[in-house]
Parts: sequence; C-alpha cells; structure tokens
Amino acid sequence: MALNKQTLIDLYTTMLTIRRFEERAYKEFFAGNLVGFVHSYIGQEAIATGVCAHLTKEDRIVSNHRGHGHCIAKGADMKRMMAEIYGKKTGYCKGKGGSMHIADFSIGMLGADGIVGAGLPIASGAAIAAQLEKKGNVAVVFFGDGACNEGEFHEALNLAGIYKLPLLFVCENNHYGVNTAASYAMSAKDITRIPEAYHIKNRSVYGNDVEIVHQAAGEAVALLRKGEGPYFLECMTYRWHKHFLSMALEDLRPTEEVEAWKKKCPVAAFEAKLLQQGILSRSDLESINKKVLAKIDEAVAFAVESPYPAPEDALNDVYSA
Ligand SMILES: Cc1ncc(C[n+]2csc(CCOP(=O)(O)OP(=O)(O)O)c2C)c(N)n1
Ligand SMILES: [Mg+2]
Repeated sequence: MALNKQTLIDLYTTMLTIRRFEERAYKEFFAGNLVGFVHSYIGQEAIATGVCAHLTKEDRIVSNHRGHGHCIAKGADMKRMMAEIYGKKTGYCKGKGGSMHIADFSIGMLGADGIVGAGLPIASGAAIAAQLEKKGNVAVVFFGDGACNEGEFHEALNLAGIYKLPLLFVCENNHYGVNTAASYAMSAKDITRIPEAYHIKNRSVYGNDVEIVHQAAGEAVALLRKGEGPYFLECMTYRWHKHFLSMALEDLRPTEEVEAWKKKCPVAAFEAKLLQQGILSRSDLESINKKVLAKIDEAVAFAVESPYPAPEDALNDVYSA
C-alpha cells in the first residue's frame, strides 16, 4: 500500500535526524569533546526509522551498543542524549552511562546495552509484560548479526516461541561483528533458518530501503498486536564507519566493499525517490535539513553548557552486582 505524503516526510525527517546526529557525534568525538565509546549508526538509519514508525510510547524497545538511531526513532530527547555522550550531569544517566546506556522508560526505550546479546532476554521480559497487560502492546529488540552467536539469542527465541510472545526480533545484519565477517563467525549461513527452526515467522529484507523496512515491520507488528507473535525480521545493511569511533581501531573490511555499500546510502536513495516522485522539492529538503541541524546545534549547546557530575556524586546512581 502506498504511504501518504506525511508518513513519507516523517520517515525522511527521522532518517535525516539520525544521520545528522551521528555526523555531529563523529565530529565532536574526533575533536576530543566526547567521553567513552561511540558506535556510529550511519548507514543503518532506515531500520530504526522503518520499525519505530509503527510503535507507540507504550510499546517497549531494547537496543544494543549501536543505539543512537533507536533512541531517536523512538522519540528520545536529543539534548539529554547529547549531554549523556558528553558525560554531563543533564544526560539521560546523569553523564555516568555514556552512549551505550541511554534509556528513557517514559517513551518505552528500555535501554541500550554494551553486552552483545544481553538485550534479548530483557526484551523477552518486556514482551511477557505486554502479554500480561493485554493492551495489544508489543516489544521490539534490535541486535546485530554478531548477537545471533550468543546463547541468550537462542534462549530468547525459544521463550518467545513457546509463550507466543508479542516480540519483534530485528536483526540488523551489517555483515560484521567488529572486523569478523558473519560468513566466517556464523555456522548457520542464513540467519532466518534459525527462527524457522524455532517455528517463528520470519522474513529477510533489504534494510537500506526505509519503505521496504516500514512495510515489513508494519505487517509484523500487526500480527503481534493480534496475538500472532513472535516475529523475526532480518534487515540486510552495512555500517559506514569502523566498529566504534577511534583513532586506534583498524577497519579491516575491504575498502571496495565499504565504498560499494556507501553508494547504497539509505538517506540519499530515499531523498532521490521523494524528489523524483514530486513528494518534496529541493527547497523542501533544504528546509527540513535546516530544521534538523538547528535541533542538533541546540542539543550540542545544551550539552556544552551543562555541568559535569560532581566528584562527590561519583557513587550515587551507580549499581554493581
Ligand atoms: C558478550 C560480549 N562479547 C563481546 C563483546 C565485544 N563486542 C562489542 S560489539 C561486538 C560486535 C557485535 O557485532 P554485531 O552484534 O553484529 O553488532 P554491530 O556492531 O555489527 O552493530 C563485540 C564482539 C561484548 N561487548 N559483549
Ligand atoms: Mg554486525
């Protein structure tokens, strides 16, 4: 079904916001202004955008280490996000969690996570809660191809399968875990064969086309809301930058492969389509871009002006098991 103009504009704006946020994070990181790790989501924007467009605040998502896009698409406050990655007191975790620990329960964003695969059991719990609440809400978990080699992945699939949980598994297959190719690290060459073995409905789609992701996720979420879950959606994609931003880490992926995927940019492809279909003009695109950049400038200014946490607060709000 063709999407209406407003939905197309919303999808474009969200994707562009993620892109511009990540470009700014990149710039600030290499200027030495950010603390901790930053895993760039550039190249994968269509996935968070296309999936989260179907969710309400009551639906809960769980993210992973590459989480900025999921947060933005779920409606997180970019000021508090930016403040968090600057390590400032006004950030989502009072500056003590950094990029990989952004959470906002008020919008159903249960958290990013530095432990590969750890979001899957958390999302299973959120899906059990949604099932018990009986309001038709769903849970979504975003994870990479690398997470599929973790035990928790299989436990979550099994639990979701036996309890028929309203849980959408979104596997962002960017073909690598750090520098290790999925084709080397994963015995099952076709990821969707795994949910298939657990009798979970599944589909693999091209993850750089926001309309394709949006349509596939829409069908999946509709099934979950009717109690016909779980569902597994694999989205084929690629990250543009090395695993995390760093001067030291090497990117061992073949240069030609990286360059070929950059030509499949999800933002540029959608922009070209919107122009060609006459949905937006060049000046419309320019005005959306200006608005997005203004919001990001505002977020950075907020972060820069905010104080660092006080040394005497170092042990407050910090938990250890
Ligand atoms: C349990 C665990 N093992 C290893 C790591 C180190 N590590 C961090 S991210 C990552 C790769 C994850 O790859 P994938 O799940 O495909 O996500 P991507 O980075 O490609 O988005 C690894 C091995 C970790 N954080 N947690
Ligand atoms: Mg990966």
